[in-house]
Amino acid sequence: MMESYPKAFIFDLDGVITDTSEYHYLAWKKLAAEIGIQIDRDFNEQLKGIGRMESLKRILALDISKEQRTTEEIEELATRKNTHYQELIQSINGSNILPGIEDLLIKVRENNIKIALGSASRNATFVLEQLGLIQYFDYIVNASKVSKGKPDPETFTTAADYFKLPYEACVGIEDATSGVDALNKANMFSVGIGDKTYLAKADYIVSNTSHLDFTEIVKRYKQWKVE
Ligand code: B16
Ligand code: MG
Repeated sequence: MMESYPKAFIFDLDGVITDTSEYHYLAWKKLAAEIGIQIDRDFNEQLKGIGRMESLKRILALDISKEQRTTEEIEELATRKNTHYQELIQSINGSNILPGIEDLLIKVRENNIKIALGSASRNATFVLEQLGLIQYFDYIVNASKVSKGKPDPETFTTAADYFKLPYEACVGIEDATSGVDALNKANMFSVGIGDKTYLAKADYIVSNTSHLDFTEIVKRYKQWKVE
């Protein structure tokens, strides 16, 4: 294999492999409504890729009554959101894999490139099993393996360190601003999926997963490496 090929692809989960971001949104919206807080999709953009507790903090900061809550109450709210979320993901299966993702995983594998998951979700392994994609992954990084979530680079550097690879040999695929920031800070090649407004800092942006093409990503990666 040519030296300038990437050596690992690290995938975000929600919004990249499957649209569980929609289920996270619905679960947060339900929890927020239960405590008298309204959230919308625009607000939800800043929760994408952000861990459970930090997301809850951002929602509670919208509370105009500024009601004081104990640590136990906050824990209970986070657990309740997770219960809402887990109810929603029970029924997901292979039909919930986003377009182009399994083809890309197959191509990456065929080229003997390592594959990792870099997700903030503690439900990540369950979701990959439900989707029938778990066998493609050499390593899974979730919130339990890192001390600092995205936008800190630790989620991604943990995967590269496991493979003993330099960070610049890794390609990361993300749909969230926080995830793209984390990849850029790690000096990995960042592929952003979605709206340019949120992902302007990505090294390469595609509007949706159906435009993820292995050959094109490698071409862009090589251009980035020589810059
Ligand atoms: P959980 P990702 C993130 O996953 C989601 O984007 C974010 O909305 C969620 O709060 C976070 O996982 C934690 O998930 O509550 O299941 O542990 O995009 O990093 O794959
Ligand atoms: Mg995501």
